[in-house]
Amino acid sequence: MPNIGMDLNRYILEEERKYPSATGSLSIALMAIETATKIIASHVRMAGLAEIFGKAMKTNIQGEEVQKLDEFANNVLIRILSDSGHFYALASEELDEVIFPEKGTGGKYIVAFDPLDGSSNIEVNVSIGTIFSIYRKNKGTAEDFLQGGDKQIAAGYVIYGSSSVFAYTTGTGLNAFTLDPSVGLFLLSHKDMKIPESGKIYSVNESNSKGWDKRIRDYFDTLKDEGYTARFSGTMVADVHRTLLKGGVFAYPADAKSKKGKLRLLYEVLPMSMIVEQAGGMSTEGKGDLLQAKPEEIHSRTPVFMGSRKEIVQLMNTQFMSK
Ligand code: AHM
Ligand code: MG
Repeated sequence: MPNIGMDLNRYILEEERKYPSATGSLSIALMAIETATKIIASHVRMAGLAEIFGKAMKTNIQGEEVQKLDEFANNVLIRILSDSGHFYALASEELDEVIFPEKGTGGKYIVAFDPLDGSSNIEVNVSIGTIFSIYRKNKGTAEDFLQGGDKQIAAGYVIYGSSSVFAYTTGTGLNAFTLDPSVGLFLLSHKDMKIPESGKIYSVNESNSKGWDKRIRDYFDTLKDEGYTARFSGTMVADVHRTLLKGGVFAYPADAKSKKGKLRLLYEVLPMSMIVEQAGGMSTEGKGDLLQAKPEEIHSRTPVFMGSRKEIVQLMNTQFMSK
């Protein structure tokens, strides 16, 4: 059993050793994501300063043009994951089309990511994050990204908050690693994470409530009557991270404006659903298990409710009773 404080690289390698037939490809793929997110974490810390230098000089100290942080995160992930040679294809929230890296033609895996989730929070020093989702290469076309959430091989997120935390699952539970910036290592801090059976927090952008289905309004009204409090940061990674630790529900329902919801299935909702379910929670679009959902295209959206079992079952019952 790994001990608290174990370095993420060693953890990944020890996990691989449990499967004698493993080739090491997934381990190297995960380590590439780890490296990219460490670089992003260090730039997030410097973001305010880059902005000042950027405004003053338009170029940074190295003479490079200062990039916006979300573009930077996207470019770092694309470069490092392409160079790893273990990814046959990449899909990003920031790109219209799938990329097939030259070095990845022998790669067994494909990866979808949201390079910097919570883009509205970048300028205001509120937590932001990276989300990733790994599938096996299938036919070798862009359609491989539409296999469905239950086909994910691994999923994870990194929150850049008061500390940076890397949480991931390969389908055998959820573990999280906190970055020690003095040595540049993610160290095991949350072993075999389990979401509480229920909580006292709901997390939703309530300004959309007038456009919600009445059943959804009834559900949140009931939670208020039961004494729940509200927290919503505008960064899904941060809101789901808190929900995993404290319990309760995170939601982005469909509304009159966004009839299919706002959040994207492939690189936001499906990986976070796998993570929450691996921690013993549940996720639904309102009726069924979200992990059964298949995106129609890489940027498809979905309504989402995820969190503790009690709150998600309660939501499903609210829907059922009012039909
Ligand atoms: P982004 O990927 O452009 O940052 O959008 C996704 C974010 C989620 O992190 C968050 O839950 C949601 O959008 C907030 O949306 P809104 O500002 O409509 O409440
Ligand atoms: Mg996002």
